[in-house]
Amino acid sequence: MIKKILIANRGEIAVRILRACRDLDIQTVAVHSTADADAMYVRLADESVCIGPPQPRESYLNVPAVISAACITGADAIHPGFGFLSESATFAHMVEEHNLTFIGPKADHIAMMGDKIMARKTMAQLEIPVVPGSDRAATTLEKALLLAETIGYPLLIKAAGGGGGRGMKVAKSPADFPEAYEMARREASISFGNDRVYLEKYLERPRHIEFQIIADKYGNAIHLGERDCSLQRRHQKIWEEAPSTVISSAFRDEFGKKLASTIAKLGYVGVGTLEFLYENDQLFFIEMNTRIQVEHPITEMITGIDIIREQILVAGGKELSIGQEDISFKGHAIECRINAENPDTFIPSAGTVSNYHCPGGPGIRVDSALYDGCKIPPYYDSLIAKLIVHANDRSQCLARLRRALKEYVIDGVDTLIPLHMKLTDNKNIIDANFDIHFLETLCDNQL
Ligand code: MV4
Repeated sequence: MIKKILIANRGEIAVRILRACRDLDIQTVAVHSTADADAMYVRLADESVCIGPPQPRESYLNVPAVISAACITGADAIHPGFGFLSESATFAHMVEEHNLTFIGPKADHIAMMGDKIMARKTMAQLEIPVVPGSDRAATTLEKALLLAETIGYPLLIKAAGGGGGRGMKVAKSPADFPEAYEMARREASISFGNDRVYLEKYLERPRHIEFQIIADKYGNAIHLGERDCSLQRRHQKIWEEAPSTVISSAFRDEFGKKLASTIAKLGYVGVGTLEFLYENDQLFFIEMNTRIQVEHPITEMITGIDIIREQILVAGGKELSIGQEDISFKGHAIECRINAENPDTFIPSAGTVSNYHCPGGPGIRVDSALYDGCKIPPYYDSLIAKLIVHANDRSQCLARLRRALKEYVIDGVDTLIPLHMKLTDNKNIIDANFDIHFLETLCDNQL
């Protein structure tokens, strides 16, 4: 039984994890850098430990500091949240070596999915559709060119150690290939310390759809449906929806069950997200995330399940209390990421928040660590709040979202609120007619 959790994160996700702990009567320890001494999540926690200076390397990514803080405070588990150490297999392993519970999957599963070639191969072997591509690393230009001929152009060269869009190169034709290949390898080596690359057919106008799964130690696994995360810019999601308007309920049930049984076969324990590209009525696996994700609340809204609560319970060795038959999907949910950024240029904006007023009323949820007078330091991710809206259908959800965005006041820093207001009145958004390039094209045209 977990009695005390150290939260190895900051900001809104630290607050979200604290809330799940309170509901479970679990004690909490916050860790913070000197820049976050006055943060909301630090005040809300039962205990707190300063783990270093503002730079993430020296604080939130400082493994000895985080593990020492857990040992000193007598925590029995560490929740990594997202980002920072959440997908580090070596960190997960070290946490377990210190007789602490890592609230996440086993280190081996993190490492397996962290290697994007291995992840592809594993899913393909278990008969999950993957993007047509190579089943191994393309280790020499000669071999890569032969592989490329069998896959066809255009194609993408991706880094095995990459993910989230980093380290990809497009080759439109055989003439482009050698340069793209060498560049991809060189960049992969510099960015990830691993020059292994693989090839995939380039899908030109896909949607990005991901399925949420949860599994326990006893071989039970369930899916919580999908999220459409196509609205992104430079690989940063801005707006997410659940369910996707392109997935039928019969398809969701069948595909979701197949994913859940696949995850159970792998012996995976914890929450996870399987990412797919959707094109021509088909889903193709690209990557798996082995952490809780920023956009998990929209799934919580349409299923009524507290995903972080379940994540903590399964990590503590509990059997899943919900079966697939207990899960139903109600209405529609949208999450708008409120980043402290200029809504036209996306340049991050640090400063002190003033006139803070949070929206409320039917269907509105705000996950944030904001308060009037709080400081937004310049050292970290610019996500400062998530506005999550739920309603019986998508059009009512958009109406509530417009209402909530009008109520929301955050002065002192730039935010994406004005951008979200424009999006709620955009014809393509209203019609749910978009792919992964939509937002980038829209923003470029406005600049
Ligand atoms: C792709 C693709 C098209 N074809 N793979 C970028 C993030 C990483 N998770 C995978 N990514 C992509 N992989 C094939 N074979 C297009 C993207 C992509 C993308 C994917 C999801 C969400 C936003 C994206 C933005 C640009 C490119």
